Amino acid sequence: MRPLVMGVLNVTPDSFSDGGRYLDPDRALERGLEMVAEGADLVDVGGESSRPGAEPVSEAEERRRVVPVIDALAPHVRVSVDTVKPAVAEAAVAAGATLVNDISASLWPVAATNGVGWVAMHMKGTPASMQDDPRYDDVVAEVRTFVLDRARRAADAGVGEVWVDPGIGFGKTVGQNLSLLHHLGDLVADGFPVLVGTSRKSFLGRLAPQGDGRPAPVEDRLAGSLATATWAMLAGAAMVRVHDVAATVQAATLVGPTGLVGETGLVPA
Ligand code: HH2
Repeated sequence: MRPLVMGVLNVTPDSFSDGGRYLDPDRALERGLEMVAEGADLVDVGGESSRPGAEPVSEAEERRRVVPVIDALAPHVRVSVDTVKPAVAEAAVAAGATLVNDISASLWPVAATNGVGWVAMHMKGTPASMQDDPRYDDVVAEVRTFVLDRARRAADAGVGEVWVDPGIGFGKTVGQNLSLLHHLGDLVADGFPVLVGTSRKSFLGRLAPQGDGRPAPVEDRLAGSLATATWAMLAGAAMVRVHDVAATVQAATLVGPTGLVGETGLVPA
């Protein structure tokens, strides 16, 4: 089977890439179904932006944003909910979500109680301050130790499907993001399925600037997004979280068992 592709659907006014586009539930459903047609294996519905400095959203407002969209999408595709609030996760599961995508890595009890899957992502600090000079002695070791600890706790609590995610861009410099991608194979070797989200993130714009030397803007990061998603999949990531579903599904198919990995065993060290 090829690596899975999780499509991003932010029902928010302020997400860094698609903010404001899908705040209307009908538009959100339309985009969700479009991603299904493009081959998305899951659609990740979020009602609160986690971009650096984002404003927090109340529980009631977040629930109001995500529940109708999940309810409408769940008959068509597997849905995950991108939240850090237990009550929002509960409401999302009741509406049909079967995976809790949790950037705070704290909601495994909700997943255990409800019999759904869970993603443990690493973040240093909170979205408000995470990009203020993040420092690590050894970013790869620290991230790996953290997510493995959380993943084991979740498994011990009875969560049957546990994913780990290094949290690219969440309290990391450009160099730290690159280290994590470079050593992704170590995380894969630890045994839990790995999810990676690099899609359209700012480090891509800074690594591959425009002709005038300024960072590539968010709408001009497709090539970097695909390059890093492909890198992650070749290193063994079992799922990538992306905005550009059709292009990524094509890359995932190429990487998968009938493509690069299957034919040549080509996997980076
Ligand atoms: N990245 C974002 C949000 N949720 N979840 C996981 N598991 N991994 C990620 O890398 C990840 C995530 C940030 O992207 P986006 O949802 O597009 O933006 P925003 O947080 O501004 O809504």
